[in-house]
Amino acid sequence: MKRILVTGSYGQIGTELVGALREKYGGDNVIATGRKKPPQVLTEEGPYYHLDILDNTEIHSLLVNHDINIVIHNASVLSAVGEKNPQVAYKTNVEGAYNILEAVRSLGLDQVMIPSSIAAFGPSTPKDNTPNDVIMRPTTMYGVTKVFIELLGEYYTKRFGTDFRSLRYPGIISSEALPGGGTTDYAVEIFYEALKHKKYTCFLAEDAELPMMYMPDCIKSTIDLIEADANALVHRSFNVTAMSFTPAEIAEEIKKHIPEFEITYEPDFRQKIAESWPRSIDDSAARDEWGWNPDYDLSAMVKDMLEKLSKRV
Ligand code: AKB
Repeated sequence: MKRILVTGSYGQIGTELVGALREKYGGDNVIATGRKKPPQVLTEEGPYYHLDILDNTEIHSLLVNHDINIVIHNASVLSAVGEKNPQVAYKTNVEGAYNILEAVRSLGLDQVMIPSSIAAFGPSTPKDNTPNDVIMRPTTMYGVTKVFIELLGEYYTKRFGTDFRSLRYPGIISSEALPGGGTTDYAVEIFYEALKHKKYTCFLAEDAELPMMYMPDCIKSTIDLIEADANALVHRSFNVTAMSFTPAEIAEEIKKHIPEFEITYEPDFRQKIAESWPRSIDDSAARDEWGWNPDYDLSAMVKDMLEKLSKRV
């Protein structure tokens, strides 16, 4: 039986991932954790506990007391906030991941999943159809911490037999929780502004193409990788993607549903971050090794987002 502890549970991905995991593995088998007061939805369908990932005593006692065998470590500082406060990003991302990996190793747990990101790539990485195994020299603190996490996790797998797995998430578009402090956040904000004000000022340039994925595919990829047969895995860190688009292209797609919608561009410091990342990525390793296959392209995602958000906004 899987007993899963999730860190960063009330973040953009955590909020929906915890619900999906509870549906699949049972409410009581999925322990949601975080540092702040949780949203009600997380406490209704299963247990929630306070957890500071820099506090090793708290980590160990939660893992032991709740008989956890899998940890999904989502708590992380993202790219844009990381550039504003690199020291906090370093501490949270690097020390947090180390604490989790050490706890999983020393307690002999079955598996640990720590997300990576397209931010692990840098300006010298080929930008189109970026391969899984390629030069990675990121120029953001967030990216540097993600490369560290991939390498440390893979080291733990080789050195100690820890079952570490990681997905290099692209920008994630979600209808429930808002993203917090990333470069790809515009692709969520744009929907709220389109529905509320019929216009949006984008902080990236109109041609800033980036790999993206809709939340149902993000959840699917995460659960599929957790479930994947360890013997079939050649890699431990995987590119995953579902689509790539520019701000101009998503605006065009939104206009098909809201013809009055207008977009303007005022690129800020996040444009430089976006320019250092791939425009599209090759996820054939994920497809070959554990059958990854996304469901949503740009038009299906935009239609679904507008349907869901228009009920609430
Ligand atoms: C960010 O923009 O920082 C994140 C990411 C791509 O990892 N959404």
